Amino acid sequence: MKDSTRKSFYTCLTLVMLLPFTRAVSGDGCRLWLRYDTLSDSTGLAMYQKSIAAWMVEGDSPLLQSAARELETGLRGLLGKEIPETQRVQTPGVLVAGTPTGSRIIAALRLDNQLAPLGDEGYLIFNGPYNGKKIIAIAANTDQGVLYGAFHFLRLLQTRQDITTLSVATRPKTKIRMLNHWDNLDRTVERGYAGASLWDWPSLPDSLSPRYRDYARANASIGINGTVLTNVNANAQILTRHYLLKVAALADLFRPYNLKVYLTARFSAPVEIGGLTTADPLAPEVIAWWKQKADEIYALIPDFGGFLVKANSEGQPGPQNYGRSHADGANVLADAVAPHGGIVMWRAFVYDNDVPDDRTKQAYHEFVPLDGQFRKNVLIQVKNGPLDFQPREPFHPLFGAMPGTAVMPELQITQEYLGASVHLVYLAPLFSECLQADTYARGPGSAVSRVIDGSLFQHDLTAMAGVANAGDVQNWTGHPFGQANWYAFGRLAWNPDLKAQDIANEWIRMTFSNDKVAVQTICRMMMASREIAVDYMTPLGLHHIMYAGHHYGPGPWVDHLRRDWTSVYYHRADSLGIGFDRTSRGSNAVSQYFAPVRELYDDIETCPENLLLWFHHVPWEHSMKSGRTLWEEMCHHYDAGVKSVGWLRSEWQGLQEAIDPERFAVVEALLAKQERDARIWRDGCLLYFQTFSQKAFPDSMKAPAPDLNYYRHHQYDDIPGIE
Ligand code: GCV
Repeated sequence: MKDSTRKSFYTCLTLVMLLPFTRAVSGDGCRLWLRYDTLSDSTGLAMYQKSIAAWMVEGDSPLLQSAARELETGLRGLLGKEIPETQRVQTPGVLVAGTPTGSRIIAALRLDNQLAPLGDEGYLIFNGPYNGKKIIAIAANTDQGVLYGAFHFLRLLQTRQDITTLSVATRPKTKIRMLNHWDNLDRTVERGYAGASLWDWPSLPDSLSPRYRDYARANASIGINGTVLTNVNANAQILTRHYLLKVAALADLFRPYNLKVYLTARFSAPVEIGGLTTADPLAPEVIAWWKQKADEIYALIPDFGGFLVKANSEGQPGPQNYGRSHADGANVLADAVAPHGGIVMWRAFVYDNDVPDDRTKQAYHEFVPLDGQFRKNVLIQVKNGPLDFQPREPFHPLFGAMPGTAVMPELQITQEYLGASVHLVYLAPLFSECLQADTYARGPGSAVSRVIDGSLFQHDLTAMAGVANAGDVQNWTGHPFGQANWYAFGRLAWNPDLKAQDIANEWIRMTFSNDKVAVQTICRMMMASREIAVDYMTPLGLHHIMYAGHHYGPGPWVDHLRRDWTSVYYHRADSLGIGFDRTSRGSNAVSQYFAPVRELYDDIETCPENLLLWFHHVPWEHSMKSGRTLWEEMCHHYDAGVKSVGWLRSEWQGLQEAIDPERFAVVEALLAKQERDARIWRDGCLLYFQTFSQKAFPDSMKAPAPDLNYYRHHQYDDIPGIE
């Protein structure tokens, strides 16, 4: 980068970017996993200092400026001294980053063959000779690839990897890796537990919070390249010029981090803000309105990503209001953005209480007949499971069932059904369980991850979405471990085959400590945490038995809402047993899966016990693999879940010396709350289900107290984001 550019760049940097860092306290969590604290182990520090003598990013684009800034800040922080920027390779140990077209050094390395398969976001990191000197090279076909490579290189230092024998070659397996914010224009966040929305709409576009850039950096560091700024329960106002100017300001800030902006489109916008009398997708004036709206948006935001749409679901308007299909609806928007290279993500989360069929079957019924009818720039966005982000669900049967359509998963990073920002629940194992599930759509080896990366049905347009958990609280996610779920989502979107444990390991080292015992302990805690939550919330395939509305605590007794929002509809407990019969003798939801998954789930003997009550109505006396009866097994899981939160607490206590006091205290207090509320889950659910089973609690557990009435009326008044 030229000196003059660098100077003005630094003026901006001081004004806009360093502010949050100067405010940062070591343990306030605001730096996420990009802490760049100086390595504490002196041998490692000396080794890195020796290996990296200077750095250079050849080229001057905004993306490369971001890469340069990150390398400079990261190296200075991690190595505890200024690492000089250089224009030449005069000594060994120069870190060179660039593309063959922008960097004479990278061009001279003649990397065409190695770079060819890496597309426009992949990169290489390797040690190589240049002019007889040993250098470290970060090479990519494009500037965004260089940016991602720079973050990767810093991660290697943050996680204390050997950098003397580097041979990284990676490219993302999905094209679009995006966050979905359920943020409203009044700055409330649906299912948000980390303060207000990050987007300060009233002060945009004139005032730009330094957080916007840090948000973009954090996403770039894990390869996230898209963000839907607004709630799927959409407000048409976001499509007015007044708001689009604000969106454009965010897009300008995000662009140097390769982060594209997308918006939710309310289907009735042509009526609500366009003055039309209809939003019928086949009406010529509606088609023209969407086209003109897209043109207006692209004039302001040339790289606008496109629209995300929730239609005909939970009260949102949609094409079915006009007797049209989801394909008709999606295609009119797709045609409007297509000339600009935009896409439409159309959600499959549709169900209707007036349809008497099992709610979990409805999306499949709606969408499978439309396979092949969507435009090429449409993706169908499918939640990981057929219900709604439960602690455990089987994978959604739509994965693999629409070969002629691009299908993308929607995962929920925010913990709507998993303890909000109070419970420590590492979600990568949940995400991976879905991604690695074999659909058998094309025989064995047809994992969900292969539907998503386009390889199973040869789709070029591929994507993955995660419902964001970030808000305006200082540490972004409320619970310090919530950051791990944002991180893990990004890493899995880049490569759905990464192991949850490896991702945890990375995150811990970058976020907390590289101390071996600390890493192992925290990793054990994280890896166990999801199953622990399943145990004290919804063991054995139970689902949707949460407190009505906020979904934080238990509510198996909920029976007063529309049928498909009650708990009794899902657990179906009676004097004989419990569980939803979705077998071929029941709702036959199993028929939506390919053989042999269908048969596996259909048979009570082969159905995995962790999904038993999802698929079967099971007698209380049913004998489980452990030798316990179903009732005893259920008690066992609920009780084990609570005891395991006690274990999480004691593991954490052992880490007091390894963690900064601020974050140690925050997590310590949250774990205490988690244990308190896990007990409420156990005792409330077991006392309620006992009214059906009429069985005593096993001797191995303390009988729940005081009584069911207490739990039915429990109020949660100290949970962020919960009313
Ligand atoms: C954004 C669930 C949540 C809703 C959410 C909906 C959806 O029903 O409880 O808050 O709405 O899913 O994904 O559209």
